[in-house]
Parts: sequence; structure tokens; C-alpha cells
Amino acid sequence: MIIKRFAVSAAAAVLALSGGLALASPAGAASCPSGEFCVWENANFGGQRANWSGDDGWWESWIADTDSSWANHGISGPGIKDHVRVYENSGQGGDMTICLSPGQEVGYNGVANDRGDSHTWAMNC
Ligand SMILES: [Ca+2]
Ligand SMILES: [Ca+2]
Repeated sequence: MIIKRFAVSAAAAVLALSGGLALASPAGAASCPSGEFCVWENANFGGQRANWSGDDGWWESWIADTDSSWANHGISGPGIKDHVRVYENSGQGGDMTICLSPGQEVGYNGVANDRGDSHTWAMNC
């Protein structure tokens, strides 16, 4: 009985450890096409993914207010809009919930979680 309990707690510790590592995911961890902005319904780039190469003023219902992780794989360069601003309402309205610089990947953000409805590419944040 004691041995069994130890095995269970050890497995729990491993799960907790791997969960922690996933939160601190290194750059380039997210699966997102080059040149696109990607959003996932779950944290740490999990669940269904939406991706865009341009702006979208009205996210489809399945991803609107469901976004929990984000990655900006936009192409960077002089004069290129390579930052992405996400807004809480359609038509780039309401508060900006999160803004990603080129190459930035965010596995979770408590302020922006499940709030996005639109986004636009911009020169800065
Ligand atoms: Ca979510
Ligand atoms: Ca919203």
C-alpha cells in the first residue's frame, strides 16, 4: 500500500513538472505557419488552432472569446506591420487584450484569456 501511494505521488510530481515546463515553453515551440498569426482555444498551444496571414475584424464564433494562447510568426522587416494586436470586441473595438511582437509566443495570459474577437497587424504595440 505504501509503495503504491509513492508511485502515484511520483507520477503526479512528474505531471506537475512537465506542466511547468510546458508553461515556460521556449520560442519556436508553437506549431504556426511562417507569416501567420495563430490562436489556440487552450493554453500552451492546445486544442483547435485558428491562423491568419492578414487582419480579421470578426473572428469565427468557435475561436471568439475562446483564445487562450497566441503566436506571432509574422515576417519581420523595415516598414512591415509585424506586430499583432488582439481586441476584446469585433472591429478592433474595446480593450486591446494582448499584443505580440514578431516571433513572440504566449502560452497563457490571464488578462487576455477567452476575450479576443478581432485582431490587426500593426507597426508596434
Ligand atoms: Ca480558452
Ligand atoms: Ca470578446
